[in-house]
Amino acid sequence: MLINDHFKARPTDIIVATSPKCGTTWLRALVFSIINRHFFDFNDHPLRKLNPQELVLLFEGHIHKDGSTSFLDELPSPRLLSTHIPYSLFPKRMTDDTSGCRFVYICRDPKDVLVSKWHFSNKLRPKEVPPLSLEEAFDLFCNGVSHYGPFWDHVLGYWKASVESPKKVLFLTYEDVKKEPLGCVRKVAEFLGVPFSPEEENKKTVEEIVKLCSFESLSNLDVNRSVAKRSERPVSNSDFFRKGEVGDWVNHLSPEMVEKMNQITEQKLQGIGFNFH
Ligand code: PAP
Repeated sequence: MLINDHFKARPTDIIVATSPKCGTTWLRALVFSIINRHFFDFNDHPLRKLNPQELVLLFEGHIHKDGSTSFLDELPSPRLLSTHIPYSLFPKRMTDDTSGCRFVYICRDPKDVLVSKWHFSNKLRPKEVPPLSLEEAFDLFCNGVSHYGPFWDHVLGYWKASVESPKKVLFLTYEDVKKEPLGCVRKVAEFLGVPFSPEEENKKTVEEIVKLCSFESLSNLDVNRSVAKRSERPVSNSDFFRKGEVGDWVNHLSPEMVEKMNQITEQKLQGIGFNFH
């Protein structure tokens, strides 16, 4: 409602979209590095001093209850923003093929998302609140009780949009970016209309971006090791870096949980042409 009534979209807007814990931090860093690669030296890069959340702001965090979007209105073009909002909740003037603004979406195997969320929510937990058990977190997740709505609906919304409007929505998976980071970075750059030139390929710019944004690199920077919490939020930068692996669910979920989660995924994504394998 607030977005629909108040947000003034621009044709140059780029939105990094994710369901929480699917690779937001990583994709923010990658897209920021891709589109700003001509402005910064990789050895003295903003990502070395600032957490990706400070460089790519959360869209919905800057739309105020009274509808004020003044902060977003003042950002220079092209604006790079991040969101967890489901695709269906964006107004038509943003999702319309003619609107120009683009969405880069990343999703992740729900079993890893659940495990990541569970660890994260226990870090967020105030001392007086008892820890959330994995079993409770599992039931909530499977029942669709997630921030920003059920995980599978989130994926479905962006997947369908990427099929219907491939120039507007690019759909990536965490697993693919892990497996083929160079190819995925090239794909994002092409999608955003800023493909790598032969000179850049020679200079190994794609490799530099992948290296700078890797879990190993980002998680070891002082800014991202910081455990300091700012007054307005109960989390620290370091809370966004845990293991950064594919398949950590094997260390947490019982065979029954795996079976149930896989069944839900099969059923929800049946026949759409995409699955997490
Ligand atoms: P958010 O949606 O709340 O902003 P998000 O960044 O999507 O969080 O999720 C954090 C996960 O991404 C963590 O996964 P894990 O719990 O399974 O370890 C975190 O480790 C991982 N992550 C953060 N940065 C990177 C990166 N550069 N490369 C790969 N994974 C990363």
